[in-house]
Amino acid sequence: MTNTSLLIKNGTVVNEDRQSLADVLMVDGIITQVGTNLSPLSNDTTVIDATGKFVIPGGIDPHTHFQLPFMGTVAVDDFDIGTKAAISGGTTFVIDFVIPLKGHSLLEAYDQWRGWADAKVNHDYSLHVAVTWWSEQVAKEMEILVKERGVNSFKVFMAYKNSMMVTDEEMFHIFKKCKELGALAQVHAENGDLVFEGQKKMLELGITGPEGHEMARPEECEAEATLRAITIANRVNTPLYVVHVMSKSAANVIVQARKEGKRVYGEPIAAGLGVDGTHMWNCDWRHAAAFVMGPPLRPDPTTKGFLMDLLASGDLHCVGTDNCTFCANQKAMGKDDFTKIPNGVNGVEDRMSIVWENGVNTGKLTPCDFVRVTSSTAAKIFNIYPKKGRIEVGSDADIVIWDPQAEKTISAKTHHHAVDFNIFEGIKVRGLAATTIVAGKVVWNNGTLSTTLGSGRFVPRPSHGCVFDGINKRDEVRNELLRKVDRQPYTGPVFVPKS
Ligand code: URQ
Ligand code: ZN
Ligand code: ZN
Repeated sequence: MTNTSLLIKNGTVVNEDRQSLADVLMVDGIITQVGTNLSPLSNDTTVIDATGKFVIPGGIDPHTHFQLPFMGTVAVDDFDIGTKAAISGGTTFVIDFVIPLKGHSLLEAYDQWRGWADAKVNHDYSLHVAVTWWSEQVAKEMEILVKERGVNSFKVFMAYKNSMMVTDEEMFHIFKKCKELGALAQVHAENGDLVFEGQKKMLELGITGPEGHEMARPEECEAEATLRAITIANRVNTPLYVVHVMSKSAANVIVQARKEGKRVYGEPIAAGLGVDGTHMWNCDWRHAAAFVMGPPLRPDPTTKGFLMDLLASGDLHCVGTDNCTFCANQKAMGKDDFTKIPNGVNGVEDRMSIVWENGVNTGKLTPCDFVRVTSSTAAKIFNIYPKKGRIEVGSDADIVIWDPQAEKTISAKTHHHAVDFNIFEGIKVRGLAATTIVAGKVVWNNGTLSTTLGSGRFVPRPSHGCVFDGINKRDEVRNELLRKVDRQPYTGPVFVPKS
């Protein structure tokens, strides 16, 4: 069987740590050479000229919900359309979420998600697993998922009272199990009890529109839960990954915790970096409802610049999307009561351009930073680096030829999502994926997709990744500080309560 080979010439190769003019040769889906003046492997080698363009590792989106059954419906971007949209924007790997119903088997849910995804994905993927309840069975299934199914990350929800929400006690035990297994604990950090009470108050006041969504759960509900989750993880001494950091106050909690030496990572999402929550006050109900997600986009218009600054400084780490999309008719399930609007927004197609436009084109991020926050850090945190997230010999040939001068105006009329609304509608971005290569094959070029349904593979993620480096030593040091005092026994009178 002849080798499939592809050579990218004259581009600027950008990894998170350095960039340089170099050619890249890949054979049968693996990078085999990176250097200057490379020659084709044979006459059959496809050669692409990348003069004036960047050659970057394919984007990694660590947070998607393709075809998620949620709030009485199912997200419309499925694993086919979602991964096509990803490819068109320069993302070549996503980590989606298995979300078992409370009381249901995690393993059975995992198998169900594998069945959905394996049949449809157009690029490689992996799966986090949500832990929506706690029992000996859950503990056992978490162990099987880590040791036999390639899962190294588990998410708990502190919101969604009466459905996916767990208690602090349950979170403590789940985090302890994560530590024992060398699996990263992730959290959706909102105070679910306060959200529940806030929603009741809004409805009592007759506020049923999307504007009630954010007013029911202001940033302090996110910040308080973020601190609580960080505290519980720190008491367990296990690393914590805070998904969809949506506010300045929650971000500041993470910054402060990191200054105190706590092992915590923060994930802003494309929506929070590109738009804000003022849209939920739009007079057009459909427009306003499109921006409803949890935690909410914040009405403070300075939030997106603040979050981008923290990506630049390294206090926030990698950009997800939380892509979980619902069409107008689905969002309209909440037309008379915002608490019934299915929560979720798009992002997986536009993530990379939104970060480039708001990060690189503003001078906040260098091209190396761009690779760091859209690809390599997620690969490191979830322990698949440098297989993914880097252009070097031996890495997977998931590569994007990035055109920093190409422009487009984002629109639902032209996007590849299944959803009928785009939260970035009308935003002009400069910096696009000109060519996307997956497993050494061109799957996107000059606006045309050429994907193969189901060609992507599930990528198992080993436990005990770099996020656990030094954790055991921390235990040793902490335990040395816990010393009992040798003292003479108390011999005075003792109160006896009346029975
Ligand atoms: O909470 C999540 O991350 C899932 C259910 C998607 N929906 C959302 O609004 N974020
Ligand atoms: Zn969430
Ligand atoms: Zn999510």
